[in-house]
Amino acid sequence: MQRLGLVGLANAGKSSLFNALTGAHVPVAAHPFSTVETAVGVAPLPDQRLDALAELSHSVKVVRAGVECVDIAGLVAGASTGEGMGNRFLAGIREVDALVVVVRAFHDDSVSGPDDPLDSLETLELELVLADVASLENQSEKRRKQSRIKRDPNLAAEADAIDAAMVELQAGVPLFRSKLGQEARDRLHNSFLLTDKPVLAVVNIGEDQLEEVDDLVRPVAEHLGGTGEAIGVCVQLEAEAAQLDAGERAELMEGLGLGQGVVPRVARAAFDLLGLRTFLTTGDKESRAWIFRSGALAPECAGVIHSDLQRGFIRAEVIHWDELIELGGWNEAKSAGRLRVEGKDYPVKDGDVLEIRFNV
Ligand SMILES: Nc1nc2c(ncn2[C@@H]2O[C@H](COP(=O)(O)OP(=O)(O)O)[C@@H](O)[C@H]2O)c(=O)[nH]1
Ligand SMILES: [Mg+2]
Repeated sequence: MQRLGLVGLANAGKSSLFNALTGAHVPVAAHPFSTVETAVGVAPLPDQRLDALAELSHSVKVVRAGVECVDIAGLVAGASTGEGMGNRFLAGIREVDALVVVVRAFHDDSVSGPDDPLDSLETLELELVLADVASLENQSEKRRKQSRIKRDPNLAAEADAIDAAMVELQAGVPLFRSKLGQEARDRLHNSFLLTDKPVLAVVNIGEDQLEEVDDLVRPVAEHLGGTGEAIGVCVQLEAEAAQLDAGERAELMEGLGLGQGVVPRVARAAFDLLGLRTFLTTGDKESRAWIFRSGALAPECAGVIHSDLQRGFIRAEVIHWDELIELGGWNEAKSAGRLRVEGKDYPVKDGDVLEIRFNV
C-alpha cells in the first residue's frame, strides 16, 4: 500500500492533522517530540459516488477506500546533522511515497515554534535538501567507475542524473520543485532521495484566521509553483470535530462556513498525489471503492478484489458510475446496451463500475 508521511517542524500540528484525517487519538502536546513512536493510520476517502451507488443498489454496507498515513516524529533545524530526532526522522521520511508538509500559521504564545508558514517550509526543505546532498556525495564518481568496469551505460546515465540533481540541490532547490526532467528523476529511484517525493502543503491556520486563509496559503502555493498543492486547514478545529458524531460535526462545520470541513479535501488531494485511482463495485450486499494504480489494466484491477479474479479473468463488464446512476441500475444499463464488455488490455478509469467475469 502507498503511504503518506506527515512532516513538519515540531508543534506545526502534524499529530492533530493525523487525528483529524484518521479519527485516531494520538497524543497532541505543546512540546516538541511528543510523537516519539511513529503512528500509522488510515484516512478514509470521502466519495459521494459511492453514496449514490449505495442508494441505487440498496447496499447494506458501504466500504470506502483509504489512504495510509504516517505521523512522522518532529523535525528541528539541524536534523540532517543529527539534531533532534535526526536520522530517525529522516528514515521515517525515506519510507513514505508522498509528503504532506504541515506548516504553522496559527499564533499561540503558549505553543513554541515558528508561525510563519513560508519560513517553516523553507527550513524543512533545507533539512531535506542537505540530507539528499549528503546521500549523493561521491555517488556519481562511484557510478562512473562501475560503469567503466561493468561496461554498463545505464550506470553512466545514472551518474549524469545524480550530477544534475546535485546542481539543483546545492542551489537549495528540493527535487520536487526543481527543473529536473522525468528521465533524470526516473534514474534517481535507486538513490532513495527525500526531496524526490510529491508534496502537498497544509497551512495550519488558527480559528481567528479563517477569513485570511487565502492570504496565508498564497505564499506557500507560489513557492511550490506548479509542483505541489497548498491547502489551508484549521487543524485543531477539525481534529476536535473528528471526535464528534456526524450530526454535531456537520453543524459545527456548517456554522463556520466550512461545509464538510477541509480535511476530506486533504485526504483526496493526497490520494491523487500518490497517483492512485478508485474503481467501484456495487450490489445489494455492498458498494465499495477499490484502489488501483493509475494506468492499471482490467486483470490487475480484478486482482485488487481477489487474486482468483485476476488469475481466472475472462472479461469485465464496465460502465462509468454516473451513467449507471442515470440509467437507474445494472439491469437497466444492460438492456439499454450500455454495459461495455472489456478485455485484458482495458485500462480501467477512475469512477468505472466493474463486474468481473472469471473462471475458477
Ligand atoms: N491555537 C492553536 N493551537 C494549535 C492548532 N493546531 C495545533 N495546535 C496546538 O499545537 C500544539 C502542537 O500540536 P501537535 O499536533 O502535537 O503538533 P506536532 O508536534 O506537529 O505533532 C498542541 O498543543 C496543539 O493543541 C491551532 O490551529 N490553533
Ligand atoms: Mg506530533
